[in-house]
Order: sequence, then structure tokens, then C-alpha cells
Amino acid sequence: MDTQDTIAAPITAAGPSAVALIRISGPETRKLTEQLIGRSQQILANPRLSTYAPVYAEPPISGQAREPLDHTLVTYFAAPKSFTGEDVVEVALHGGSYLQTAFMKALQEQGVRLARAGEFSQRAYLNGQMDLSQAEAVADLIASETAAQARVARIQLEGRLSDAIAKLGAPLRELLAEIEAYIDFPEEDIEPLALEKWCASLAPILADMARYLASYSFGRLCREGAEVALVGIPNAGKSSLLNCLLGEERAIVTEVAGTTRDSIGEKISLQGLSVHLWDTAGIVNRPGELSEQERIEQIGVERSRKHLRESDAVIFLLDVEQDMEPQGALLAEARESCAKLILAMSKCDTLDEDRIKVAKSELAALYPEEVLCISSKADAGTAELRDRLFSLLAGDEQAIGSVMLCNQRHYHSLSEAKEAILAAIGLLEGSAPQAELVAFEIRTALTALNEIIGVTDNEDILDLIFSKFCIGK
Ligand SMILES: Nc1nc2c(ncn2[C@@H]2O[C@H](COP(=O)(O)OP(=O)(O)O)[C@@H](O)[C@H]2O)c(=O)[nH]1
Ligand SMILES: [Mg+2]
Repeated sequence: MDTQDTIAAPITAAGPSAVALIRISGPETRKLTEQLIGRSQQILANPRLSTYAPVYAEPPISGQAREPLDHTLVTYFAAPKSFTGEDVVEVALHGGSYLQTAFMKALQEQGVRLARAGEFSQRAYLNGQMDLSQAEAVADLIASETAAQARVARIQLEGRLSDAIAKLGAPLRELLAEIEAYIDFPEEDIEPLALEKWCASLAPILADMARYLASYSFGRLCREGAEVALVGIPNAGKSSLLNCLLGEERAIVTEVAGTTRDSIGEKISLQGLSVHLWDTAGIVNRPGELSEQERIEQIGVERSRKHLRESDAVIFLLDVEQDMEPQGALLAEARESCAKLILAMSKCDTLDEDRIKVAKSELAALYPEEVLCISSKADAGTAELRDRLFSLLAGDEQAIGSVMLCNQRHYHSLSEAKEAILAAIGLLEGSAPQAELVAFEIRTALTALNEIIGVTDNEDILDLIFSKFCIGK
């Protein structure tokens, strides 16, 4: 990819709006400003200060008056103090497709290239304005729809993940230097005292790595959202609960068993966490020859079972007024399929205390945890259900505010680093360890850590990351 030419693109969304911001970045930026924008000397002499100026669709021709395209605010950012680290000019045209198209065409006639998706951020990365994990956070922040998504992205953009990774790397580099000193004298055995010291210095690094890796299970959910399914036999009250949690009549509810044939997914926010909530078809096993209707029903049931297997958590609804035997069998199956399961007794507005008590004791063998009682009709117990669901998804990581691993790429690299450190410790604890081999493992760990913050020139990785950005970012 050419990083030497001058690029431009609208950095605001397409369509009519109050303003449409056009960003120009690269070595020709100053020259272009002089050609296409009035009061250019004032603009270029005052970086980071917005100036109201006429904008033109063609360069000046001596002796001829030019008609301006627009009058707008123009801001110059002198390299390296700009988003990309290059000379940048941002032109805040009035929003609207004609003005944007005309000005972009004028720029292209002056030799400017239309920026590719993510190219401004890629230049920012290549010019050292931010590291790779921060560039990824820019894309995440733009894509975020909930508080949790925005928060984990912002923390990463602030460089806190980068700092944490750098903190893991620093003592490893020191240790590597020490070990390499031994490599110069291969005939000498490593002193036992040194071995002990090296092992001791690796232990806390390993513990930190394990902690960050553990944070990925919730960090991933913060970034990507959680998939949660409502599961139970027909008529257990699943669709009613979906509607109740959504606060709208989304799914059809009737007293007829088998009303819900297909899964219906809707998003809700749980303390800022994005949850994709699925109402599923009631699960029934039908032995023997199936009628046409039953065949259709079983396709829905297959989908429900898929949700059981693949969801991050399951809310199992149990209707104590219906046959308990098939519900018990299904609960056992659900527990096998999904590690995170909440059992809730539905329609509690119709049950008296004694009935609830008896049902709870019947369920104790299958579900020793606290069974929830809910009523979608009376909107009772649902606040507690939401809290339980959040705690279950969050696990030990109750606060969305600390440094968490939330990106699969980072998780893989850190896992590699941890494996290498484990291998190094294994060598050091074995008989007659060779300094070269230990050093090799530590170098492997450092390379993997560097991949996270992007001390990489691997073009494939870079292209993969930046191609996911939108144009203008
Ligand atoms: N009294 C009462 N009835 C409910 C409640 N939830 C669902 N129902 C009724 O139970 C029947 C089945 O509900 P539905 O949500 O369609 O169950 P699904 O088949 O599991 O989706 C309908 O007649 C609902 O009105 C509740 O909390 N209280
Ligand atoms: Mg239903």
C-alpha cells in the first residue's frame, strides 16, 4: 500500500446532514489548501484553529474570478500533531451529496487519491500515533452500541491494554538479557541460584498472563455481546418472558402449545452489556411416525437444541402446572449442553407459596442452586432474573471498567506468550537446562506480546485489521 501519496475521504456518514467533514492527509496537503481554499495563508499559519473560508471546486486561474462552492470552517493540523501524523486539513462542508462529490472530484483532479477503508488509521499506526490495539479500538468504538462495548473500546484506545502488555514485556526483556549473558559461556553450567531467581521472576508474569486470559470470557461478551436463549417445553411461558424483558409484544403468545415455531432474537441491554435474547420453540420429543405439522415442529426443536448448545447462557423456564417428567429430562439435557443456566419457575402469579416450596424441593436434585420465581404477567421476579443473568455472564469480572482482554486476536497472542513462558519454566525446572533454549522461549513470548500492540510489519495482519474499518476512518 502506498503510504507516500495524499489521500482524502469524507469522514462523516453519507446523506444530508448539517456538516460533512472531508479529511485530506499527506505531503500535498498544504499545496492543496493553497489551491482550493481561500484564506489559506491564515489557515496554514494557525494549526488546530478553525477558520471560516471559501472553498473552491477548481484551482485559481490568474485574472479570472472563481465562484466558491461553499463557505465553511477549515482546520489545519501540522505533522506530526494530527490523527495520521501527517499534514492534515479538515474541511467542514455543509452536508449534502452535491458539495461532497464536487469537492472530492476537485481534490482528485489535483492528484489526490480516495482513501481506502481504514487508511487514515493505518497511517496513524504506521506513523506511531497509536499502536495496533489502539487502532483496533477505534473501529470497536465506532461499532459500539452499548455502554459496555463503548467502555472496553475506550479503555483500549486510551492505551491501557497496551500499557498492561508492555508491563508484561519489560521484565521479560531484562531476564532475556541476563540469560543471554550465559549463552556467551556455553561450557559453564548455570548456577542454581540464578536458576531459582529466573524461575521466581517468571512466576508473577505467568500469573498476570493467566489473569488477563481469564478476563477474556467476559471481555469477549462485552465487545461482541452475549447470546442467551429462553428454553423450555411448549407453553412454559418463554414468549411471554421475551416480551416482558423487551417491554413490547414482540413474540406471539397464545395458550396453544407450539405457537412459537422458529427462534426469535432481540437485543436488550443488561447493565450496559449487549444481550441477544432468543425465544425458542418449545422442546418436545415425538416418538414414532411424524405428521406433517410435527415434522415442521421438529425443525424448530432442532433449532432450539442448537441454541442450547451454542448460547453463552440459558434461561430454563419451568411450568410446574405441566407434566414435570419431560421437563426434568429436558432440564438434565440443558445442564449437559450449557454450563451457564438459570432455572426459573414461570407463572408464579398463579402459584401459592406451598406449591412453590414443594416444587423447589422436587427440583433440588436436578438444580441445587437457587430457583427463581417469575411472572411475566405481573412483571415479578424479572429484575432479579436480569441481575442473576448479568452475574452469571460476568463471572468473577463484575466490573466493566478494568483492563480486559476482549479481542480474539489478542487472546491468541497472549495464549502463545503464556505457553512459551510455561515452556521456559519447564526447562528451568528440568535437569541441566540450556540457556539457549530458555532464551528461545522467552523471545517467543516477547514476539507474541508484540503482536498485540503491533510491533509487527506482517502485512497480512495489518490488511486484515484495517480492511474491517469504514471509509474515512
Ligand atoms: N398467569 C400467567 N400466565 C402466563 C404467564 N406467562 C405466560 N402465561 C400464559 O401461558 C401460555 C403460554 O405462554 P407462552 O409465552 O406462549 O409460552 P411458550 O410456549 O413457552 O412461548 C399463554 O396462555 C400465556 O398467557 C404468567 O407469567 N402468568
Ligand atoms: Mg412461544
